[in-house]
Amino acid sequence: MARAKIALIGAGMIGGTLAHVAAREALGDVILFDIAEGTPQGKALDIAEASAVFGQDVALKGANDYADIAGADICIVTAGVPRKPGMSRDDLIGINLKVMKAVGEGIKAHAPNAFVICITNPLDAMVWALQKFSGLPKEKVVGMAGVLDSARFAYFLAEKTGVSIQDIHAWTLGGHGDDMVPMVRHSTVGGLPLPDAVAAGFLSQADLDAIVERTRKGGGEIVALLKTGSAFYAPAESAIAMAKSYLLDQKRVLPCAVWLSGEYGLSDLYVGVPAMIGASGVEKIIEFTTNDDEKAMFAKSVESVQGLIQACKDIDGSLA
Ligand code: A3D
Repeated sequence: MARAKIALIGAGMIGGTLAHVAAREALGDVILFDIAEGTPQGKALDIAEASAVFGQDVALKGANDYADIAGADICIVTAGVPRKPGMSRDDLIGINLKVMKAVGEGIKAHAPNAFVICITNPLDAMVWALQKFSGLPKEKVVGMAGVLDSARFAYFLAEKTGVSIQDIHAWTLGGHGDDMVPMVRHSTVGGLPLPDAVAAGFLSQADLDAIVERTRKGGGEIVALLKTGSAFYAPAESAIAMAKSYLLDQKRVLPCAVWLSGEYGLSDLYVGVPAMIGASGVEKIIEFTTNDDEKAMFAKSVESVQGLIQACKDIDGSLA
């Protein structure tokens, strides 16, 4: 059977890391695409040379022409600009919306059967725009944010409680902004929902409140440290988990930005909720039960996403 073809649109910090991880895990042959000449070719050659050391039979190629992504099974999109200290994700909308138009048209023309994972920020609005520009089926276009936000939540819980990261399951829903919704009642430490973990003395309520706040601002914490860009290792790992679930038909339930049509009482937008990813793309959306507080936090986060979608429509009339 032929190896899967993985197209990475954007060969920057996340794109390069994606290529490295995909090659090491032998997920398929990799095309690294970018508008910058030399960057995708250089990174592809560097990783291809490394394959002699890590010992996987995969082909890597850098490209500046969309024709090279032809027939891709999966496209992971990081093209655009990341934020710098002092910027919010929303400040990127003007530049990155234009990039999504070019990328959407390229995917539509050359890889219309691909499963598409968008990472470019502001995430929920960019994945919405990418689906519109590409015209691909909505169950084949998803956004990566929830896996990363939940990973941060889980890591902070593991660090505080001393429990293995493998025995912590954390969920963060809503939009990928500072008003995202860490789901305290649905997240578990050693099987205990977090309120029970507090009662059992794994961490204090003040610790938990601080972790929720740190999770919400987790992206900004890295931007402030790096100064030149945003996180890339954890975002790349998160998108690889989604890509693997599709390519290997694992049917994992992962928090992803997916198109909602009635679920959670919402329609016509992308926002982060638990979704089952398999060979058909988004195969099922899981609806968590929510209490009044969670509903209010989710509604606030959704309102931010709706504002960003409206901003996209105001910038590009073809989206209205
Ligand atoms: P960076 O290292 O700057 O890479 C972006 C790449 O996109 C560069 O190599 C550019 O040359 C390329 N590019 C720009 N315009 C185009 C175009 N029209 N077509 C093709 N390539 C183009 O950024 P990065 O890899 O650190 O981040 C990429 C994106 O991911 C940014 O928008 C970040 O804000 C976003 N991001 C999202 C998350 C989420 O959790 C959603 C996390 C971290 C970063």
